[in-house]
Amino acid sequence: MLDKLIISQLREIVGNKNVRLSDEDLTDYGMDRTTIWTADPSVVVLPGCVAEVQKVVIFANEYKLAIVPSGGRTGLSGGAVAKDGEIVVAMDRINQIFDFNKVDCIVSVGAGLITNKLQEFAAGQNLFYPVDFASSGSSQIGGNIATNAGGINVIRYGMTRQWVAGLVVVTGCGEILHLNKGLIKNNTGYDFRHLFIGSEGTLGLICEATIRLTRPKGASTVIVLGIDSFPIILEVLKAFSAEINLTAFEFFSQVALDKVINFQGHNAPFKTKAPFYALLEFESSEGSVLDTGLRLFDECMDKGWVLDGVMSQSLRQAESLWKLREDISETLWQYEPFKNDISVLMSRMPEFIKSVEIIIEQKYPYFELVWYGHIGDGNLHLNILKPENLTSAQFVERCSNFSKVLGELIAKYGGSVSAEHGVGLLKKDVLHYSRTEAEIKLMCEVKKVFDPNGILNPGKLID
Ligand code: 2HG
Ligand code: ZN
Repeated sequence: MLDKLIISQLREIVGNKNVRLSDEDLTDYGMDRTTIWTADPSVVVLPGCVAEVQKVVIFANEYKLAIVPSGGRTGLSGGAVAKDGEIVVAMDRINQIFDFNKVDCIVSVGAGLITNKLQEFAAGQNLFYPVDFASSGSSQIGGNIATNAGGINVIRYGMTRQWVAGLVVVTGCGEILHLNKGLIKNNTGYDFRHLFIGSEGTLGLICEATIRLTRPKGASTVIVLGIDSFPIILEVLKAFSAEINLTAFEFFSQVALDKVINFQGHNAPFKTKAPFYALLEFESSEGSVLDTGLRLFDECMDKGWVLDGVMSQSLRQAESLWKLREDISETLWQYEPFKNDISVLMSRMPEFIKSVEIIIEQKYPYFELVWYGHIGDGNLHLNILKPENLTSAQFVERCSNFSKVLGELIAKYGGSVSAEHGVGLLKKDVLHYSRTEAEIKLMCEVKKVFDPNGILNPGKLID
């Protein structure tokens, strides 16, 4: 518990009602989507502008108090967990749309703006903000930037990084930086904007962002295909992407589909069961693309690659097919999943998956594996479900053992231990499988430059 003087000084900075101390607020703001740690911040403050954020940071430096920056807390790596008496600085009130520039197609927003509000704003201007994922109704732009969020449109539109044209940040020293200011071309030395993107709140607090928007996506068609083996999914991907600009290429296993259907009450895409399903999406407003899609669909069937398939005939059908994929993560929470967010080169995926399955078969036969993910960009979400006969503690222990084995395999394949969810607390111990000692040391040095007192999100990403 912080002493009364500190609380009253924080109240002076952000206003009485924007300092929260109730148990409910402390628990709520101290957690993200992970369930491993217990929230225990000292206080939650909600600044209303960049200047207030700066004052809080300067104040925290003076008293050497740790800060956990907080967005929508939809993260899956413990990056926004406050478990050690920290001050949570939540961006909820800095959620305005400040300025829209039609000529440059950029919009300046507060870090606390909810992702789907930005998507709606863009649509209202007949434009498009393409970063999208299941939690876009509660995640905030600042958090998306701090974790370089990915999602379902990455193969066509890239990650969050690609859409950030400028940032206003308060560094760990309390300096305000206006980075890049919306420019497309700006070769003036180190681009600190990109350093802050994906820095997980360890270098500074992202307060405002200038986001680039693009042309709206045309009407889309979704195809779901039942496929017998994983290598064939890649053949299907190759065939489609050789002729069509896909906006998404996702996959999930029968195990994932069964659980989504049971839990959410969705309908199966078709009667035939298959070990794997691929979900593809492409813009089909031009008639010829649809014809090509249909032809490729038939060719995949003729080649025997596909056991069964369905092509959406309406927006509604496309949306319900997407739900089969998007609702997997939410569905799996009831099984105490151990989540892995891996990437390897697409060409190496079949071999990689096979190696993981052999290891599981030999050493952890009691693990239930659920594979799904964004296969078109090499990102696999491997969720392992807790077997009923293991206690939570036993399961965590075996998973942490498995993590090392998996980490070694990822290193062997030159992959990443965190493709899109970030490192946070969850993946810190396995970071070294993807980044060398020299790189991690440099990260620590960089942190010292921006946050010399180590007050920003301590213990996340690096020590
Ligand atoms: C998704 O792609 C999300 O559905 C969540 O990134 C993945 O919960 C997961 O493991
Ligand atoms: Zn994902």
